[in-house]
Amino acid sequence: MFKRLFGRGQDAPRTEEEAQAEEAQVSQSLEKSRQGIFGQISRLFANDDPITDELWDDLEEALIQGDVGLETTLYLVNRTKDRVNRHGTKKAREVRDMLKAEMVRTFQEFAGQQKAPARPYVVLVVGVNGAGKTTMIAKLAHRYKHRFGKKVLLAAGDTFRAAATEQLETWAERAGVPCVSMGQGADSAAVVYKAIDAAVEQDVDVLIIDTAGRLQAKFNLMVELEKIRNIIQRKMPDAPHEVLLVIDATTGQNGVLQAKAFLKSSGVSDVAVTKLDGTSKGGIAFAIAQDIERPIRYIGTGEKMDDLAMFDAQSFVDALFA
Ligand SMILES: Nc1nc2c(ncn2[C@@H]2O[C@H](COP(=O)(O)OP(=O)(O)O)[C@@H](O)[C@H]2O)c(=O)[nH]1
Ligand SMILES: [Mg+2]
Repeated sequence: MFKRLFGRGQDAPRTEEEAQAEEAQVSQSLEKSRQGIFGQISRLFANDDPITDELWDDLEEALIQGDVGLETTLYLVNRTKDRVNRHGTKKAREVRDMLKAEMVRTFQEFAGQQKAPARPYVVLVVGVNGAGKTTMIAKLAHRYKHRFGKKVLLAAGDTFRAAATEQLETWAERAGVPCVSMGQGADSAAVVYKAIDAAVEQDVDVLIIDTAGRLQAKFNLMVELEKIRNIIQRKMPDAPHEVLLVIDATTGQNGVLQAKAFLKSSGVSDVAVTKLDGTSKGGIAFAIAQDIERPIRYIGTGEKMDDLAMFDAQSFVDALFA
């Protein structure tokens, strides 16, 4: 039985079992967050005490500590207050579920649009160095190939950093998918050009393109990404079908700020949040959704190839408070 449709692009729906397994993964990666700030919030609302200003202040403080970000925190708290007033709620215990409902809604404000299936379905992966792009690509390749039976091709578009192309090639080998690479120092646009030709020629279902992430004046990353995008579009007018911005959850508010720089140059359509397993401040996901204004599509839950889960707002929020 299929639980819900993620029938975008070349994705197939998850089975109930797959969805449950991924929920368990997400839940495990949120262990630190659950033990920390979010457990604390849960305790704030664990009794039948009256709802006081102090309680709201404590909530605000905890959310900010949990990396939800000032703006998103105020937004969440105000919406929860409104809900409490509308319902004439009197007991602290009842606030928790209202807060959770508002949290889920926060994510759903930027629900993705259904994308027409395309072939090859071109995914451009962007983000700062170390965010987890290459690892995410390996996970996606593995998922597309082994779960959905798709024919996958990778493109080593990060030609800037030493060993970046080798790293992708190693992952490609592990995932059992081919990789177009021209080595370090090559023109990344040329790699992309060649990869699209190969994808069409070999009748590939999904082409995933790795890119550089160096944020430094000497190397104008945003110009480079725009160039890559133009090359893709010139060859395939409706591509890239997905521009996935990868954000490291452990980099906090600063990471979100850096990630925002990608919005303009690369036309980001979706977000992947990595390393949630490495932070107790899982609240960063709310800040990401609100600041980037794009749907979170994937969660990286570890360093292995199958440490990947589809993002689901309700199960994410449930896991934070479980
Ligand atoms: N714990 C954890 N580590 C991750 C995750 N995703 C990536 N990493 C690690 O983050 C580091 C940088 O990843 P990489 O894919 O090379 O980043 P890139 O520079 O954006 O391509 C590597 O050591 C990865 O193993 C994740 O979801 N959880
Ligand atoms: Mg990389």
